[in-house]
Parts: sequence; C-alpha cells; structure tokens
Amino acid sequence: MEIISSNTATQQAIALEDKYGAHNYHPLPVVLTRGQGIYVWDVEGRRYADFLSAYSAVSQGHCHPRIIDAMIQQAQRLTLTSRAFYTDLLGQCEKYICDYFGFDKVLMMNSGAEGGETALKLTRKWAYKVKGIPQNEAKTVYAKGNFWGRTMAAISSSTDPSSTNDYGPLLPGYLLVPYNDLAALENVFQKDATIAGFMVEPIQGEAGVLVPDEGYLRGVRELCTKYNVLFIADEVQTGIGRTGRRLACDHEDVKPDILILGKSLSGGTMPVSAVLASDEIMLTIKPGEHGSTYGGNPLACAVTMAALQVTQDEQLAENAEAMGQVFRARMTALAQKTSFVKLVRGKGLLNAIVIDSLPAYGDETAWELCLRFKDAGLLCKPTQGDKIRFAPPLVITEEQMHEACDLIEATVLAFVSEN
Ligand code: IF1
Repeated sequence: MEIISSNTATQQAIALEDKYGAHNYHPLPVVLTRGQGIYVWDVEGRRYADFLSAYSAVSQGHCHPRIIDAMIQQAQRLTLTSRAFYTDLLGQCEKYICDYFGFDKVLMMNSGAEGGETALKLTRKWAYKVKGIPQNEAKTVYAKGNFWGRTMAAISSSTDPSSTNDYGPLLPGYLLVPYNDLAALENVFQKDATIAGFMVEPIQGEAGVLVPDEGYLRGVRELCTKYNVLFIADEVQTGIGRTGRRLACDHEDVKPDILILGKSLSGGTMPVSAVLASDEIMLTIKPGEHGSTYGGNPLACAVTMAALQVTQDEQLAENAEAMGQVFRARMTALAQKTSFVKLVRGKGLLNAIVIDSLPAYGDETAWELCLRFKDAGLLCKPTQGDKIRFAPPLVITEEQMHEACDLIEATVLAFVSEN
C-alpha cells in the first residue's frame, strides 16, 4: 500500500532552512521544486498557479524554453570575464536595450537595488558636473511608501520601519513627499535649488499596488523639466509589460531622464538590472568610477536579449492588458458578492485586492486567506496588511485566468462563510 507522505519532504526542507538559514523572511509553508509557465510544483507533487511571479521577476513564465535555451548555450561558451575586458555580447546587448527603450546609453548591473544605487550615483554626478550644485549638497526626492531594495541607500528613503529600524545612521541628502501629490512635489522643488533628482515608481508595488491619478506621471515630467531635476523612473517591478505597456510610463507617454529596470529583464533566470539615460547623464561617470564584477556579464546579456525578445514576440504587454481587465472584472464581481473584498486596483497584471479583516484573525486575515489560497492551488502574498497582490506571469491564458479567478472566488466565499 502506498504510504501517503505526511509532507515529510516539505517539513524536512523547512527544517533545513530554519536551522541553517538566516531568518530574514517568513515564507508561506510551501516548498517548491519545479516551475513551467504559470505553474510551480511543490516537493509533494502538488501544482500551484504562481500569482506572485517572484514579485514580477518571472513575467515570461517559469523556465521559458527560449530563455533557458539561450542561457544553456551561453553557459557552455562564456559566462563571466569582468569588465576588465570587452566581450562579443555586451555591446550587442547594450544596443538591443537602448533601441528597445529609446535611450542613448545603458549601464548593466545585477540587482534592482544596484540599479537604484547606480541611478542615485549618476544623479549626484550630474548634479555636480552638469547642474552645478555645490559639492556634497545634492539632494534626491522620493515618494513616501517607496520601495527600491534593501541596501543602505535604498532603505534610507524608506518610510517603512521594518525596512529601517536599527539600521541607522541612514544616508543623508534625501527628501520625502507624499505619493501622487504634484503640489507637494513642486513645493519642494521651488524651495530647494539643490535638488538633483526625483525617483518614483509609476505604480507603487510594495505599498499595496497604489496607482496614481491619471496625469500624475505627466505632471512629474513637467515639473522635473521646469526645475531641471532628473525624473528617475523605478520600473524594476512595473516595467517590461507588467502593467499592460512596454513600460508603465508609456501609459502617459512620458519619458524619464533615468530608467531603472530589473526583475523580469532576465526572465527570472539570474539577477540582471539596467539603468538607461542620455549621454549627458551617463557620461558623467568616467572609467573606474562605478561598476561591479558581474555587471553586464555575457550570460546576463544572453538571457536579457532572449527575455526581451520573448516579451515582444509573445506580445506579453498586450496580454497583460487583456488578462488584467479579465481579472479586475472578476474581482469587481466578487466584491459585489461579498463586502469582505473591498476593492480591486491595478494595471495590466499588477493588481491587488483590499480585504476586510475577520474577527477570528484580525491583522492576520490576509495571511490566513493566502494559506487557504495555497491549499486550493494558488500562490500569492499579502502586502501592507490588508492587501493581497496578484501578479501572475504575463503568459497566462484567458482559460487559466478564469480558472484562477474561480479558485479565488470559491476560496474567499468559503473563508467568509466559515467566519
Ligand atoms: C524582497 C518588496 C516587491 C522593487 C522595486 C527595486 C527593487 C524592488 C520597485 C529592488 C524589489 C522585491 C524585493 C523582495 C520583495 C520584492 C518587493 F515586497 F520587497 F517590496 F516586489 F514589492 N524597485 N522588490 O519592487 O530589486 O534588489 O530585489 O532585485 O526584498 O523581499 P532587488
């Protein structure tokens, strides 16, 4: 008789991470071992629809064959040389990216946070060498609720205590304004001539998928131009088709001065980030003034060109737009069936529902609901307490989307009826 595993493989894997790994995360109790398209499988053989996509880093779907093939081919040829030498792929990749997004130059890094750090360093260089701000006086402005990584420069702009507590002293030279508030932004620009840049997410992901008012991005563009401040768009999460356009900035036809990309730039294979800018900005950094061991390595270049080509060939932005409309319509219909779901918001396939809390679970309601989604076969995670982010790979089909929405609806209605 087959002994049904009592999740021993799951428990063993969790125990190992608990014993030997830092406790810097609180993962859902699921142990994943394989991924394909929108699906992942755990060590017990159970299949899940991945509605987190590694926070939008797996937009092309898990283990996309064309991207994996590009990775395998390059991995058997040349993976890393450092930038002490040229390679046959970096220039090709740099041209590919600059043509794809319409900028003069690109600086390749690894993580999204490194992309943000690079954008900050470029902004400071430009402040002193082009704008003429006195040395060490350049400031950068950020929107409250921002998230751009876990490095000291990144957390120094955070308004989330869990990102900043006990990590001081933080980096100086930062100003904060409310998100989606053009008057507040102009007010600081008017008052302070030492402002060199404003970094902003076109949609704030971690803050709970906050979509600004129509016209906000155009307003940011106009104010940055008026006050000679660099508009830095952090599209690490919103870029590359996620919100239903090539870039979230494309919804308002605005072009930032500095564009930061990451996550699905490499199709979920390895960390690759890219910072794009004009020659005037990019050439303020001279040889030896910035870089990284792995930045722009041949393997990263191969997977990046494949991932962007797949995004374009499979019209993933267009699919994200269409499937996002299906999702928000289904969640709006669910909100009409139960007041527990208060609203749905988002663009393309970056969406979130805001839910009520249940007496039995209080602040843990969203977490508890995500555990039930997991048991039903769908993976997602809460953000900022009462919001649940849903961000499936952009390759999702309409049939798969309805199947997932059926699961979400049935799970929510059962959860509410039990409590
Ligand atoms: C974690 C959050 C999302 C980002 C934006 C830059 C970065 C991120 C807009 C830095 C990274 C990740 C980090 C990851 C969880 C995830 C996240 F919940 F932390 F906030 F997506 F919303 N700009 N976001 O969202 O990119 O250095 O990570 O490559 O730290 O647990 P990275």
